[in-house]
Amino acid sequence: MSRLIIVSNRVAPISEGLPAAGGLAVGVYDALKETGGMWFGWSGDILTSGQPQIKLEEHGPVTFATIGLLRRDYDQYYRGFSNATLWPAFHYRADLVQYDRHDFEGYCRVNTWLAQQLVPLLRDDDVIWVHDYHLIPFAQALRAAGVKNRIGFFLHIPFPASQVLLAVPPHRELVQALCSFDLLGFQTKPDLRAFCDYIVNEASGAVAHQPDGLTRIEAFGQTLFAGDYPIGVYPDEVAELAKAGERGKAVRTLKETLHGRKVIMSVDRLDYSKGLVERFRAFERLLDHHSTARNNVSFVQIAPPTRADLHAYQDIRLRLESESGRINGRFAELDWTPILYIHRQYERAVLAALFRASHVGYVTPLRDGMNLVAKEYVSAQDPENPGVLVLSRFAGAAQELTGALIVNPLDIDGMADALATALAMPLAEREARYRDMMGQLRENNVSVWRDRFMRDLTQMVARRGVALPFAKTAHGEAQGQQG
Ligand code: ADQ
Repeated sequence: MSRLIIVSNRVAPISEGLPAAGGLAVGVYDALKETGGMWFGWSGDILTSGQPQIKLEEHGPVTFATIGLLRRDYDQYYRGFSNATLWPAFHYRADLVQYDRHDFEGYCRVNTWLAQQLVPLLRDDDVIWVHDYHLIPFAQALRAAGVKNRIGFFLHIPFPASQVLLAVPPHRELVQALCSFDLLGFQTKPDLRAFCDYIVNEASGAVAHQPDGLTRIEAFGQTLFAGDYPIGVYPDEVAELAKAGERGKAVRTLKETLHGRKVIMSVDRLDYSKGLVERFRAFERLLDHHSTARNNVSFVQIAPPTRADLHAYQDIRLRLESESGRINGRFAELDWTPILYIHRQYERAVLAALFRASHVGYVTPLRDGMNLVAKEYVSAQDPENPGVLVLSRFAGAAQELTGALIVNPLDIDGMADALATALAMPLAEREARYRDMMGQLRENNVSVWRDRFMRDLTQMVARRGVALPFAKTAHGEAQGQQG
């Protein structure tokens, strides 16, 4: 069996041989344990001088290969082009895009350097799976170094519509670089469609949708395949964690604090893409329009800071502090705080237990690749008395979790109405919606996601050899037959 090589910006922290984080990290780590292989990426260290050296750590059949970044590389590759240019653009926030040509050069330089560090560790039949927007030029750099292995790429964040992507000055170089991979994975069909639209209308390429669900792409002199692979969770494990924490300290404290009031729960990284300000305002609208909610419902928002050294993140933090202060000032009573805004990280088990103890999961990003919190919220519910998920139509998860109350996060009244509906929903309807979503989550858990991607990537060599007749349709899309 071929070895699997995972490449991601950060390698999940290893504690006693297990990555500490959830979802993706656990799913990927499981695959590595099965096939044996390596996880390669940045260690999280920033060096002010010297030459970073790869550190290799063996944990059973898995090797963790990590390397530090020089301060200038961190500033240009990670803080600059990845997070000040690509992140806002790919989340449809062209207004927040900051572009510096030197940062883009740094981004490409670091990708090339990282690829060169990996090359001596590779074997001929390794299968390489690269993750996320930090590493778009990685396959191009490996190919330039003579690597012939199969290389796949999964984008965890949305792929934007062409007109938004055009706001990123080197958009063409980015899409050309993506075409050096053998297989591209997107979270949802709309992301895949946006990519195909760019290929046909901006890159004069051709796309052909195949009966097996994959899309064959010809552009920039390359042939590759693309598909949608919605990432999942392990719903039954989340459910067990949640149940185990039911009588734990966090849930006891929450219940004592709220004295039997209903709880609306949100958990996010503090990020402008998560729609937090709109969410706070919709909760305020609920209190304005539904007087029964006053002193009967509290909204708990857990949002630890991330990327706090970027201006846009300082800005969202200040706006939220001001909004929660203002809304609490308007409505709070001596025995009731409407919004509990908590600015710290909690362990997965604690979050799962809090999800189970709450009545509404309130997940309303302005854009999100998938949003695993939505899937974890549903998984954590008590089947006998489940809470209701209120979910943004712009989260990738909304394509699957149709049992949620789907909202537009820009429609403040609509979100307030959905919260009121969720709080009043009868048990039978809550159960039916929960069963529907739990079935979907079990069917597409994180192993299914990983296995589908790996199966398609390992079959690439056979597929690539077969040429397809391409014929453009009236919509500019090419139709092809099965290869
Ligand atoms: P993220 O933007 O980090 O991930 P999300 O999918 O919501 O967003 O969360 C990933 C994990 O982090 C989840 O397991 C969640 O429980 C955990 N998490 C989030 N907020 C937390 C908090 N306050 N405290 C502790 N843990 C927290 C990116 C993309 C997403 C995509 C994922 C996976 O932006 O769209 O779903 O990758 O592909």
